[in-house]
Amino acid sequence: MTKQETVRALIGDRLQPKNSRAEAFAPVNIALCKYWGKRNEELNLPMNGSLSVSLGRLGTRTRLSITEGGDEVILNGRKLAQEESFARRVSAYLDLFRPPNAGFRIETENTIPTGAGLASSASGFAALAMALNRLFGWELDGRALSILARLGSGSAARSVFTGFVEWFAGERKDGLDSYAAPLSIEWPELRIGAVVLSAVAKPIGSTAGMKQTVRTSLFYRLWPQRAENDLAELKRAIAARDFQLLGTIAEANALAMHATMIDSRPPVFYWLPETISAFQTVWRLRQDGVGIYFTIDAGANVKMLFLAHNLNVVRAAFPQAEIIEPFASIEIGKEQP
Ligand code: 2P0
Repeated sequence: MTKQETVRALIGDRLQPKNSRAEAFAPVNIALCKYWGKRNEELNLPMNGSLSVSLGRLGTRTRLSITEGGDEVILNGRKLAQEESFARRVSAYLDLFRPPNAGFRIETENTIPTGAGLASSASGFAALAMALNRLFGWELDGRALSILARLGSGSAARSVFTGFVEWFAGERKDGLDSYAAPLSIEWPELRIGAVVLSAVAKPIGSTAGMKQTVRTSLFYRLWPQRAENDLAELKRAIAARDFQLLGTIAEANALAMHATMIDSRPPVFYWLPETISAFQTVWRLRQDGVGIYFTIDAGANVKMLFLAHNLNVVRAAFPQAEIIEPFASIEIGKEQP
């Protein structure tokens, strides 16, 4: 199945815009059980299920309208040249939905503090899929929106929802069973601390890093089962509000993902000395009895997981961290005018 066939399966040939413009917001998400590796690269079908928490009002707001000229992409108030990689990626995605001879004007803003290290394609493609749904009047449900967002970027499948979100790996070749759904459990005391440790560019992007890991890492063979076990334990931890279990599993899952990367040839290695130093600060705090854990994605930055009552300790240890309350404004992600 191709992306185009997936789109047809979900929206048929409904490519007549119902509105002249539309707007949507989608949150950034941080995975507690990570997505790493694809079973289908075109459709972004994952090898394993994953589980994330969306970051409330931190995310992407996108306004979309149809134009008669070429596409116009405005990112955080700056009009991008058509050959810039972000503009090309957005236009290629919009080709899947483009009425004959139409262009799109896409105005997209990240409500993510600059320097939080959280800029993400996930919220961008989720917001775009939701804005398209409104522009064309498809009235798709969350499952279909999640699948459309996934075609832009895998982790975007999770960003169409707020709170805790599970993305089912699915088994079907067409990927129609690979979508995300919210857990509908809130945990208002949960906090995430995001700290930017370095401005050094990543050595390899996620898409290429995953491919290299799947192809060459022997340790990766253990990953799908490991992720499945971690996901089940995380769901138990969330249902029981067991923060120690949640933190333990999330931290171990992130390290296991990095172990598969490190075993690749050549290694997919994202850590910097500052990364390891942050791990050690977290471990030292834990030895002193503080409930703090970390997670880390495909980059050098570390995200801390803790509960509200430890805010001051975390602030003292990581003065530069951006503190996020994922459940503070949970209604924000649901509906926007
Ligand atoms: C995640 N990451 O679960 C994992 C953990 C990074 C490490 O999803 O190729 O931008 O667009 O599907 O979703 C980042 O990869 O990759 C990611 P594509 P994506 O959050």
